[in-house]
Amino acid sequence: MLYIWLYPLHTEFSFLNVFRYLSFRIIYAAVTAFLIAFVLAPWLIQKLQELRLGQQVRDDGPSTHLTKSGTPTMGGILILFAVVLSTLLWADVTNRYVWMVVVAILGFGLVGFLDDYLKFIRGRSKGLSASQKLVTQVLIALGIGLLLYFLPAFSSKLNVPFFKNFTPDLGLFYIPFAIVVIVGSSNAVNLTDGLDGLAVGPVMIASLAYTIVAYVAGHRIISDYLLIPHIEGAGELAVFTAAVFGASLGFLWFNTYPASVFMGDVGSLPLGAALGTVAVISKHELLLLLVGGVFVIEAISVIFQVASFKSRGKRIFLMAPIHHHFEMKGWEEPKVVVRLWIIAILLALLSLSTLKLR
Ligand code: 57M
Repeated sequence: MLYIWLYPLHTEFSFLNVFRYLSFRIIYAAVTAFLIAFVLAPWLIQKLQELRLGQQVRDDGPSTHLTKSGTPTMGGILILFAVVLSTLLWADVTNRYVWMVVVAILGFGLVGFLDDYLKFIRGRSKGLSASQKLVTQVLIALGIGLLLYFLPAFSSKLNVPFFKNFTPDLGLFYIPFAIVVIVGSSNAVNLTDGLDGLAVGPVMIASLAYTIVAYVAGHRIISDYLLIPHIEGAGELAVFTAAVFGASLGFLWFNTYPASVFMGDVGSLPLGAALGTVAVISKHELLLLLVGGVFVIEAISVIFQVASFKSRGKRIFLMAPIHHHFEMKGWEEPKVVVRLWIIAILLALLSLSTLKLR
């Protein structure tokens, strides 16, 4: 909104001309979101404690987790508030992609909130059933996929990292493909959110990587130079991803070991969906497998563990997701978290290199 309200005044006050620069708005979207999360978190943590919204910790997990019982959860509400407010302040609110990602993050946030609400407020320990969660996620992702597919400028061609001339056209199949990307990333982040800072760290790293990807995709000259699809208006998505980065950084201050607050499904589900939606709109869907490699590793560890246990009656890992496997091997929690952050950073750097290696 600041862009719409203040930039036109630059003829009177020349310094307001700065609002026309996307790079300026990206940086201050991140700073604003950080400050909102950082300043409001103590108040929210106190409120969650007063409302007794403490995490019930399962007793079949690593014993080190039992001390976490009662830690306030649903802190993701603050992340969503910081992201949406900062985006609406700093992005061009006439940009349709901005509204698509805001609807996506709020829609999945509502699914997560309902799950947490049933679990922690209504005392229904399982929350929403897996099928209820999946159906609502698919419906929201379907809405996004249809909106995108029927946009005149949208292409259903798939952009494959490293191969500039191999762009298979998925046609109508792009819609179910987009659903898999968005719902898959949402649930992968949810599975990853099992140690202090373990989900929010890679979300920060991935949102920073997609800030660069969206900026480049929306820049006609740079996208042409790199031979990547130019998506007119995609640059405004970088304001959104920068807000996700800033809000996650602010939340990390309180979620780092030993965590004072957990984000809850109300945080993990929308954050994953936001990354998936940005990946689809910016036409860097497969790149998310690399940028979000830690989430992929975590999800695959569960799939393999469950498949092995069901087919052979044996586990591959001491416990899935894989972060618990390392805990069971004796790694301290901060060691598991920071080492997975290191892998996330390396994967993000490799991902960005694919923009040039084509
Ligand atoms: C999401 N939730 C955490 C917190 C967070 C199929 C199976 C793999 C499902 C999986 C599962 O239940 N996943 C749900 C992970 C939970 O965190 C809460 O959930 C929110 C995210 N959705 O915001 O509110 C626990 O994680 C810990 N935590 C932290 N710090 C954080 O910042 O320490 C979370 C955030 C919290 C806290 O202890 O209570 C979770 O782990 O449930 N199941 C599992 O992950 C379980 N694995 C398992 O059963 N493996 C089996 C089979 C099914 C694969 C096996 O290996 O044989 C593990 N999780 C738990 N106990 N809690 C192990 C057993």
